[in-house]
Amino acid sequence: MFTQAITRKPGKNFAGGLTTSVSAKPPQYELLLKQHESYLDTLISCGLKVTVLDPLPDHPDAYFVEDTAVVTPDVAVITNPGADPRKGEVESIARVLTNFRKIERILAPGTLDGGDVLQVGNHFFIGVSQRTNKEGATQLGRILEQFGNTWVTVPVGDGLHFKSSVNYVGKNTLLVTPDFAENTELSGYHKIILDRDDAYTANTLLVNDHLLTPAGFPSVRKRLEGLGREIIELETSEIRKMDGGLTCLSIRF
Ligand code: CIR
Repeated sequence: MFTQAITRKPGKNFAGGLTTSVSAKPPQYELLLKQHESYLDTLISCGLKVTVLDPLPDHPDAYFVEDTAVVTPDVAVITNPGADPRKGEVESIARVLTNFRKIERILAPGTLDGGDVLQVGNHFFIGVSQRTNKEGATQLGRILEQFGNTWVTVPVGDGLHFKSSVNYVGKNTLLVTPDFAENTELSGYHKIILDRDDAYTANTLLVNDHLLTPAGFPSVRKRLEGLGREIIELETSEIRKMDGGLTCLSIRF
């Protein structure tokens, strides 16, 4: 059960963040704030105590806090984000997490983004991506195994992060994009394999007994309903324009 979430309010500078998305309409700050606030309300309604940090003026992507730390019941691992403009986000997160956990760090030349790390029980999938290199993944794995966890690396291929394409939705089930349907590291789990047009919804977030999923994908919702959890649809248009999704906006523990 998660009891805490660390989040950060998006700053007015948010449109200066990294993105590959080409959207007809530029991202809107007021709408982003509204979507972010609904996200915070939802986490609270799921029973979490939510810490909301202030924007970081020099770091427009800093509200994607997930990338800055991996937190387990035993330890908080502060990352070394793979994108240079995001490296300066970690110190303020480290300061907050010292209140909750013993701190470890990913050190250069290792790089790691939290968006590449998926925990299922005491097993961790660590995506090797544009942001997370083998060295960073191995450093994380070595820290996690000291606490009795197992881990495996998985090449991410095209997507930004591993969790852009694969997430755990409970009942031994992974929600995956077609590219991961046959991945041997993921065998042993039931799979919900998304259509390519619905690939964005792979970034669905399990919080205690609730599944937070992007609004506007009715056929995905139907399939998730089969898992017997409460489904909460959230608007994500502006978050998506900055290559983000629902997992990216919080660190849960
Ligand atoms: C970036 O490119 O780093 C941000 N604009 C989006 C980060 C999304 N984070 C995540 O998926 N965990």
